[in-house]
Amino acid sequence: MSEENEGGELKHKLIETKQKWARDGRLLTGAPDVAHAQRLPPGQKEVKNWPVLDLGLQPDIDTASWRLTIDGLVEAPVVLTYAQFLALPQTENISDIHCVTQWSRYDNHWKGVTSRELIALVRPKAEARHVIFHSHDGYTTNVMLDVFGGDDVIVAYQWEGQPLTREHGGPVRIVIPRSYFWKSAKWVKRIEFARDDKPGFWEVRGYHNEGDPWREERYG
Ligand SMILES: Nc1nc2c(c(=O)[nH]1)N[C@H]1C(S)=C(S)[C@@H](COP(=O)(O)O)O[C@H]1N2
Ligand SMILES: [Mo]
Repeated sequence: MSEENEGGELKHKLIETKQKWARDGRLLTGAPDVAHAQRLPPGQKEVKNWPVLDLGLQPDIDTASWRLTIDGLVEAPVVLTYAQFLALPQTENISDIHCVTQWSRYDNHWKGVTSRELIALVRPKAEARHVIFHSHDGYTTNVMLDVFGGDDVIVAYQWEGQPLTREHGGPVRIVIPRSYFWKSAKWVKRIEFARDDKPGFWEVRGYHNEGDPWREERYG
């Protein structure tokens, strides 16, 4: 296949993704979300670079020893090796990053496994309403199960066609575009489903529990 065809195929996939978003009404979700008509959430500035934010620690995890535990209130808990993770159906999508420190980065092209795929794999019990991410640097963060199950949420191992770098959370990180980026755990090692909420690292330090950029839920 020529490079031109490959490029064409990729573009086609990306267009399909955007069309799906349009069909799902991603940009037309009702009154509280009219801000979506403008791409930049309130108080944000667009950047072209990709800043790195961490706790001063960037764990070095090789794919051979990497494991992802998905457990808690689920019917079928799993511990996935990297090979098993890659054997799950793969998805590519494009989304914007909105960091609470007021930078936004448009059109990030991710590849990985959708949250919906993982949810279908482990089957959360009816009482499960919250999801807590645990990372190799000791970081944790929490979201509602329906937020984790959003149609653009991806557990990613590639960005712009390249392996996710260590500084950005490689080998594998969470990407939840419709929340501030602190909810997108880097170096994720465990996805825990729970009945009760467990505020994470920043949530217990004054950040908002939900963190919706369109409602400017930064603190409190
Ligand atoms: N494990 C872990 N995940 C994390 C963080 C962290 O310190 N540790 N920082 C969060 C914050 S505040 C942001 S803004 C993004 C930054 O991701 P980036 O460095 O790839 O831009 O990761 C989030 N996920
Ligand atoms: Mo952040």
